[in-house]
Amino acid sequence: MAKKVAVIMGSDSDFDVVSAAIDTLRELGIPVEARILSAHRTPEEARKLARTARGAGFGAIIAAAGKAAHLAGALAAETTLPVIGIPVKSSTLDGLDALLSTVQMPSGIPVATVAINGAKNAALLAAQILSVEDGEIAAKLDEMRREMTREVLEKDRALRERMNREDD
Ligand code: RP5
Repeated sequence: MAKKVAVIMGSDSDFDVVSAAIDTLRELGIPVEARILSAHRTPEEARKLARTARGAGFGAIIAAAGKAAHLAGALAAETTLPVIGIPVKSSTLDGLDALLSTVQMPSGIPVATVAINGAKNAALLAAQILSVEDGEIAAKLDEMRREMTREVLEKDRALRERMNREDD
C-alpha cells in the first residue's frame, strides 16, 4: 500500500506556510495527514504520533515550527522514519531562530532541514524518499521536473523577445 506522509505543524498559525507542502503532496497523489501538535504544548501527543507513525503506514514526517523550533527534533527522537523540518518565519528574528533550532541536531538523530518557509521542497523531498520504492511517484516527480524546465525556458524566451523589442 502507498505510504502516507504526516505533516505536523506546531501551531495553526503555521498553516499558511505549511499548506504549500500539503498541496504539493496532493498534486503528486500522495496521501497526507495533517496535524497541529507541539513539542512544547502537546509533547505527549507529539511523541505518540512519532512512535506509532511507521506502524500506521507513514513513510516520512514533515514537521514545521517557528521560534524555538524543537518539533522536528522531538519527533525524530522517537522514530527512525525520515523527518524533514521546515523552519517557519513566525518571530521577530525572521525565522533564523527556527532555522538554527531545526538544523543543529546532535549526531545520531538527523533532521533533514529545508529553507525557512521551504514547505514545497519539504514535500518534494518526502516524495523523493517515497519514490525509492514507488515508481508511480518517481514518474510524477520526473514529469514535474520536465514541466518546471518547460516553464523556465518559456520565461527565458519571453524575456529575450522583450529585450530584443526594447533594443529595436
Ligand atoms: C511555534 O511557535 C509554532 O510553530 C509557531 O510557529 C510559533 C508561534 O505559535 P503561536 O503562538 O502562533 O501559536 O511553536
